[in-house]
Amino acid sequence: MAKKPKPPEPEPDRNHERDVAVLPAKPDVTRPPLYQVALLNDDFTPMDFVVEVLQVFFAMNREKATQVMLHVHTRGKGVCGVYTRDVAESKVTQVNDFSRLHQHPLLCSMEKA
Ligand code: TYC
Repeated sequence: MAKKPKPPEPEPDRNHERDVAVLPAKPDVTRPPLYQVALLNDDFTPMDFVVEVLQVFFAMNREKATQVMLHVHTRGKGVCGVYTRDVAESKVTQVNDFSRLHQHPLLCSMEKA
């Protein structure tokens, strides 16, 4: 019986330049920038109102809120919390709207932490 011709051997792979190195992608785990939300002192807003704001919008108990209010009253400015940008913007808007609604000049602002 006639021998079947062998199929040609595959070429040895010498062309390594065309190889694609596939490395597992590093997960994108960078942290978002954080912003400090602060209250500013003024001469007119009642202390009780500031304490209420700190309790309602920054989830502080009465003791902590009183401490922070007194810090702002004596030092001129005080941090109420640190948040991502969207949350910080929302706190600032809510506090300033609430203060205006009650006709107090209390100012809340944010800056990059
Ligand atoms: N200085 C105000 C007063 O004497 C009290 C006050 C505290 C106002 C903190 C604003 O962010 C503030 N009535």
